[in-house]
Amino acid sequence: MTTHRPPWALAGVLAGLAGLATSYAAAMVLTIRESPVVAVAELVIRLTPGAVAERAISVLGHLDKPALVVGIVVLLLGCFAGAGVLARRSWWLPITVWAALAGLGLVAVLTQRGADPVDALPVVVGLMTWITVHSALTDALRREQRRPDLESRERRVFVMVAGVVAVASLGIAVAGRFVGAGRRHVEVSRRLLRIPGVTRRQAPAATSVGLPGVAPWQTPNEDFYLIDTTIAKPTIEPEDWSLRIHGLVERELELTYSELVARPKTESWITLACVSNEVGGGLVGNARWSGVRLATLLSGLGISEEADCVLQTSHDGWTCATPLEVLTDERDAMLAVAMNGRPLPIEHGFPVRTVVPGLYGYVSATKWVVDLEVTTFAKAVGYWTTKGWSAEGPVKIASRIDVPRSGDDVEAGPVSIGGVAWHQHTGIAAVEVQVDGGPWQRAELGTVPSVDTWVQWALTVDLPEGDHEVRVRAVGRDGDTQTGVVRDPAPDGATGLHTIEISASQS
Ligand SMILES: Nc1nc2c(c(=O)[nH]1)N[C@H]1C(S)=C(S)[C@@H](COP(=O)(O)O)O[C@H]1N2
Ligand SMILES: [Mo]
Repeated sequence: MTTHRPPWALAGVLAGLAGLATSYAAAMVLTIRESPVVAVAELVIRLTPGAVAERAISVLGHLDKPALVVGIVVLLLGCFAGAGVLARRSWWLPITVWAALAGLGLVAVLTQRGADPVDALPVVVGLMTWITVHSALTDALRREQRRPDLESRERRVFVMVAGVVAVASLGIAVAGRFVGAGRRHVEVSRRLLRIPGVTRRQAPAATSVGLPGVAPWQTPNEDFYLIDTTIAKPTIEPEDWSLRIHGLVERELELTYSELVARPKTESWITLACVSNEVGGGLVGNARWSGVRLATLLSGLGISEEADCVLQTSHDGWTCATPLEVLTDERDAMLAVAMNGRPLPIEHGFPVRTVVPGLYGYVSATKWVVDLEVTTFAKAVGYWTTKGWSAEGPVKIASRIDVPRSGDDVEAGPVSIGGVAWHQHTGIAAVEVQVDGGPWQRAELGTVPSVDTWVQWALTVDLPEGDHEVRVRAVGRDGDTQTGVVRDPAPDGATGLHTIEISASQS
């Protein structure tokens, strides 16, 4: 053996730091709350018995958490160095160390409150970085070991690769920090905002049918489905936001955030739905939106006769084309600034998005909206329409069974079935349930404040012992009954009846 331990340990440490840097940057760019290392620290806190934790706090004061993170990093450095030295003996031994550390990271991020599968991504990125960088560094050392005559040349290669890795890791971590800091700052601005005319209301009691397991009529912001094409969500300070309305108008309008929120507000309950929602799916939610009516804004601009649509553009360059008619008729199409009485969450379009009752999100609900061009459908094509989705996207009537779940075992006898149904801007007149192909039975409906929201429904049916098939359909206030014809979400929304299979047995 011609090489000594230090370069091998250094290779391990550098690879480890590079992995920490990329996983940290990935967490920041994906706007995950914290890096995997902090998640591990939080895991340690969660697993620490109360008495020990109290002792640590009393000894270390408010430095207990930084001390914990530093402690974990020091331990990690030890493991990194160890993995490096192990590489002297075999290529796979260090991988077991990397894999074990990544496994710990995975456990930490996935056992967090409100954990999301995406939280695993930074750990995977870190693991891949470890393995790649480590094998690059150790290759040089191994060549050196085999060919002592090349020692000085290979040593130079190693030092160069090591230097590049160190600089690149630092750069990646700083870049991640930068992105993360921007988001944190916007999050603080958002929390401190008090928007005049935005009120907080609970859902009217009558909207609930009182059946546990049915989606709450008001969807909390943190449970609201999320759909967009961005990886890093745009982080826009309110004072940096402005909206330009232009195109086929006599007078263009440029609005700053403070000018927008100074205008009179409208507040309404509106159910948003995604065109990609499958029959029975969860890409739908209901919130109370506060904002400025688009009809009022647009009516003062002298819109040309030939205009029939508005091309909306978001800060991140996403677009959609919305019929002018739905933005100027009596419905509450708005530039929303608040969701359920709070400033819009960043991922739902902070500081301003559009919300249009009755249309799928892909043709109407632009998050982080910054530009509205009054134009014609002949000229304007939105992002999803260029990818084959329909230019027009009125929400189709739909209904869903939330309880019981398909595959559930229930007790034979009276069984409560319930769920939600929606047909935004038309309204739901009735919901009907069919058991085993029998007659359609009318469900009880919650009472909703407008035709723009979903309704909860519930019905108790008598189920004898055995397997059963239960399906649901809605009837709109226009008299149309939901079709049973099965169609895919593309190009303009799925159709078909949500059907569940359950089995009833004697207790
Ligand atoms: N900027 C931007 N806005 C967007 C999208 C997007 O990809 N980018 N997706 C749209 C789609 S397809 C839907 S269904 C809704 C979803 O809104 P939510 O994520 O607040 O539920 O946002 C719409 N607005
Ligand atoms: Mo969507």
